[in-house]
Amino acid sequence: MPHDPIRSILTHFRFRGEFVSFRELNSGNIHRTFYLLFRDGAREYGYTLQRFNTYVFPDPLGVMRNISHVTQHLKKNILLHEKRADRQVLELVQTVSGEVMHTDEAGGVWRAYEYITDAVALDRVDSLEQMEEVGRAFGRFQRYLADFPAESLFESIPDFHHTAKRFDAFLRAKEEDRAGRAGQVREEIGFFLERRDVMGEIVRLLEKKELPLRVTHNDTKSNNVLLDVKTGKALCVIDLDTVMPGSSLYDYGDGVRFAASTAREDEEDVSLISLDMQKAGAFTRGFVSETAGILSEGELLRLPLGIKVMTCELAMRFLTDYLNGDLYFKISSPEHNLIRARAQIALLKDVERKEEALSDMAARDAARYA
Ligand code: GN1
Ligand code: MG
Repeated sequence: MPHDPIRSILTHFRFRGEFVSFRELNSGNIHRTFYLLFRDGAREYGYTLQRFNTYVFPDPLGVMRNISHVTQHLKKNILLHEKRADRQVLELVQTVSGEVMHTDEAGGVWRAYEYITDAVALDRVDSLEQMEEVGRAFGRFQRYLADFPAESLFESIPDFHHTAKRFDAFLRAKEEDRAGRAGQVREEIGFFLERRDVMGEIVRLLEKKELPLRVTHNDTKSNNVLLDVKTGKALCVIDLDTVMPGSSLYDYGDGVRFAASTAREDEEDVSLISLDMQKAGAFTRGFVSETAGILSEGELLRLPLGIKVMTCELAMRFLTDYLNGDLYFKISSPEHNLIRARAQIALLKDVERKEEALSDMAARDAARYA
């Protein structure tokens, strides 16, 4: 890197030991993330440093307050039920002035966490055991936050999973056609126009109180779970930026969408993309066993709707960003957002084909866990 972007930031946080090295981690579609190594004699200390994407999160302090409250609550409940909480919850590193974040001269906003050692985040989940652990991690997250006052949370991205409003944003992007790309994606546009109704379903059920409002993670990709490299067990849920009030269907649905897909989110060969039912089943086992006694029968029966709506929503978000000229998601090629949208469309088509099997699975779980 020609200009070292982080050295001047280091002195603002309460890191232990002497700085040794850093490297940028290319994970996530939103923030810039760095791994830092410090040393004090023979002891090594690792940290994760992140520079906020303030286009996506215009109020970082609100986000950080949420994270601070939620991690404290998680820690309290983990200690209560599991005696030890180390490596099981994110720990913020304070700034030297005792704040949760640092703003540099250029207005860049930074935060740091203790690095969790001997853990792995999976971009791709290969085994059913791992799938179950990932489902378990998000189920446990839901369980330990079931007694957290959802209404006290700041809405870090207003209407984040309000799929009906996302649809309106998509229509606007199509009308404005800022990047002059609408003509080239007529088929994809038509795909979403045909699915307008289903996309509003979870929002309608929440409004009618047929689904309860819960504290949800809202970005439940498998790489937002850390697994212990030695035992393979789920340790910790990370990336808490979008923790907000929401529906359990969001967390379940997005988790299955990502981890049970047979291909990457940006796979170009759509013939490779389908929903692996065994993996979906394993994720579900982990998720519903951890939330036993918490999720209602109505939620359990409707879990498959979560997969459908979350897949459709993300597909539409990618296409919307493509139409807007790639303002939101980090891209690595001009067509990246279109490729992503097409991949999610292919996945959704397969989810729709497997709807009956997914409903049968949900009915069995509802009978067992409600
Ligand atoms: C973004 O940054 P990352 O990878 O955790 C996005 C999610 C999408 C996801 C798709 C704040 O998450 O909503 O599902 O990309 N996060 C935000 O990969 O928009
Ligand atoms: Mg995220």
